[in-house]
Amino acid sequence: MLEIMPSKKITKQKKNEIESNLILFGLLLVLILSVITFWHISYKKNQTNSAETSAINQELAQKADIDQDGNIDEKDAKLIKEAFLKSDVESLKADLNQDNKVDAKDFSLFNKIFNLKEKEQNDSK
Ligand SMILES: [Ca+2]
Ligand SMILES: [Ca+2]
Repeated sequence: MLEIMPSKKITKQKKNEIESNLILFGLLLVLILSVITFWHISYKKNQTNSAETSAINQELAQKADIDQDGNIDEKDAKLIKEAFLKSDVESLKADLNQDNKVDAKDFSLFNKIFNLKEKEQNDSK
C-alpha cells in the first residue's frame, strides 16, 4: 500500500504532463492543418490561373491561325508580315491583341503562339 501511494502521485503528475503535451500537440495539429489548408487553397488558385492562361492561349491560338486552315505555320507568319502596319479589314485578321493595328506586339504574340504550338507538337511526338 505504501508503495502504491507515491506511485499514484507520480501518475497524477504524469497525467498533467500528458495533458499539457496533448494541448501542445493539438495546437501543433491545428497549425499543420491550417498550413495544409492554406497550401491547398493556393494550389487550387494556381490551378485556376494556369487553366485561365491555357484558355487565353487557346483563344489566341485560334486568332493566330490567320488563314483559318487549322495550322499555325509559315503561311500565317507570311500573312502577318504582309499585314504589318496595315489597317484594312483583311489585314486586321492579324491583329491578335485587337488594338486595331498590326504591329510588333501582334508579331511577338504570334511568335509566342507559334513557338508554343511547335513545342506542343514536339511534346506529342
Ligand atoms: Ca493557318
Ligand atoms: Ca494589334
